[in-house]
Amino acid sequence: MQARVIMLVDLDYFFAQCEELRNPALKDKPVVVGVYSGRTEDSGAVSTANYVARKYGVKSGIPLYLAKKRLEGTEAVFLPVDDEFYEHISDKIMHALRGYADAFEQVGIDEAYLDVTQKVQGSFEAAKALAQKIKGEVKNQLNITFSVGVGPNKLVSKIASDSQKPNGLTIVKPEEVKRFLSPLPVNRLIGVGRKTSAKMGELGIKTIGDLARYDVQRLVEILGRTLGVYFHNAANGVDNQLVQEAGEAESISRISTLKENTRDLALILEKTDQLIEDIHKEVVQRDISFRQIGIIAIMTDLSVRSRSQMLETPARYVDALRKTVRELFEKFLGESELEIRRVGVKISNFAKEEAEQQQLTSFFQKT
Ligand code: TTP
Ligand code: MG
Repeated sequence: MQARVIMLVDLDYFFAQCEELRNPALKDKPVVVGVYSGRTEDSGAVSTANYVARKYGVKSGIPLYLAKKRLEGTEAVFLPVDDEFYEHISDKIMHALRGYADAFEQVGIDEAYLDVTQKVQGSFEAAKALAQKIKGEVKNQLNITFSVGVGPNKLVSKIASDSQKPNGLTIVKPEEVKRFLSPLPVNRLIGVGRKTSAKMGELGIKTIGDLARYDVQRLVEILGRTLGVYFHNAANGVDNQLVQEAGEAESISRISTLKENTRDLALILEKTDQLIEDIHKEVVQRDISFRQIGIIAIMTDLSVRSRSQMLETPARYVDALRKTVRELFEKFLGESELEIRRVGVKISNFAKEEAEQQQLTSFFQKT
């Protein structure tokens, strides 16, 4: 199985860079973009600041009066946010970036994931060259800089992009993931906020490496199964989320008419078995796993009913599909009185199997 090559693009000091774009004279000065709450002249908070201002300790989230204080005696320029303008610029950049990717997913106004696996034929060297090319072209055409992280999945590419800014390019090959993540503080993982990080601190977990080595059973006991498993995987650099266009969560479904209208489970399952075979072929071909399984029933009065089940861990085999579809239909027949005319099966919530690393899911299937 080929390893994936995922890029995360994060636009540099975005709101402030947009301001520099329309007024290049700002470039060498500290630039602070803020939300003015209007109570007093200086009340409000900093949205972002350019890197000149950051040298003075000015950053997102601090009060404007404090930013003013820290920038006293400089030529600092303070500006109110202009969302409309930033969105206009963002749209242009995202449009350009989309063209370089096999799959594209924008996250917020200034970030996007690009799955470039096919484009670079799985080569991280080629990905580096591609990232440099994209940087050059976007700089030339739109005069905007950004930082890029390249890794075998979303999680690693995101952390990589944060490690060199602005205008950075950080490549983490699959075999480098552990060494790269290990020394970083746990709060660099998405989802480790102040509370979780404090809890982990009490357990002696300070770095991502500490977390990766921590007994997974205990982690599950302390944090619950979902979080425990998530953090264990994350700390080991394992993440199988697909890069996919927001709002276009994918599914595969098949629907077919029964030989006769019926409420007979055996007849229904005979039909759904065929649909499952068909769906499974596509699963194998696309090399994905799924977490959600659904059934569709079109009744004799042509009303459409559906039921679905979320699996605890991603599945990819016919057995899991058959079992869940059977359970769902058993339950459904108990709840409805009409005969069924057509039946369907649907899977969604896809994930890509990790190429190199052992998924923890297999651990749980064994226990
Ligand atoms: P970020 O990408 O977090 O920050 P940035 O682009 O300003 O700087 P960096 O070079 O570190 O990437 O956020 C993107 C934009 O979102 C940012 O330009 C302004 C806005 N924003 C806020 O309004 N408030 C905040 O607290 C943060 C973090 C960001
Ligand atoms: Mg940014």
